Amino acid sequence: MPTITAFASSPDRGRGQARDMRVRWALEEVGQPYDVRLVSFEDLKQPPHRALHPFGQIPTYEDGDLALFESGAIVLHIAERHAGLLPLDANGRSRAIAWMFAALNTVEPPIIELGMAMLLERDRSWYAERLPMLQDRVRVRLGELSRHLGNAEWLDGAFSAGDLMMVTMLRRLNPSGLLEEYPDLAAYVARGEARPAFQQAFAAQLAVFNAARS
Ligand code: GTB
Repeated sequence: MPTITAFASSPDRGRGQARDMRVRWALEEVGQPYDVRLVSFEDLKQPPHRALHPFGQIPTYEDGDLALFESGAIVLHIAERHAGLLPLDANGRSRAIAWMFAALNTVEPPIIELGMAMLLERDRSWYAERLPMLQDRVRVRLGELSRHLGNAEWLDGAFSAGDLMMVTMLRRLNPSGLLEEYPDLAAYVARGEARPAFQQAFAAQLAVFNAARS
């Protein structure tokens, strides 16, 4: 049974925004049970955890003699070894993987930059001027994504690891209100969140947060 790491006390307060959520979701989608080792912020920077993750972060993934870090690499590993998250035909698989990379490399960066500014820069003199610029950079990607999605249910045929990654990225926009400007993308995220595997993963990470509070 694989073991992943997650925050013992997540700063997202159980909202499923930390990156263990996408790994949990992938494991639930393919029906693979897993263990979770909870780590504190202090643990992350200690040698035992750094041996698993050079950057001292969550999530990690251990299975037998394999140890992995980076949520994208972990989700791809799960998707490649189990049925259900990648199409069977080679071209479809490559396109689904391209969507994983697009989520990580093209869509996530402006979303993270906006989120970090909203979290850490509110009291800075430049915040009011910088915020609309960051919001517009996110809107560019949302507009492009919305045009691609059109009336489709998922990004490229059946639900895939590409959708799983994209939905988790778009969920990071929840506090910004930007997703509501794109009702088709909001509905796309809602479709992802309605999947039983998402619900199970969400409940599992929320249970950790609730246990830490009590
Ligand atoms: N590229 C890596 C991956 O995809 O796996 C990034 C991993 C990463 O950023 N991990 C974060 C971490 O361990 C947790 S998820 N941070 C501790 C550190 O760097 O010392 C990022 C995150 C944190 C908090 C919220 N939140 O509060 O809403 C959301 C997401």
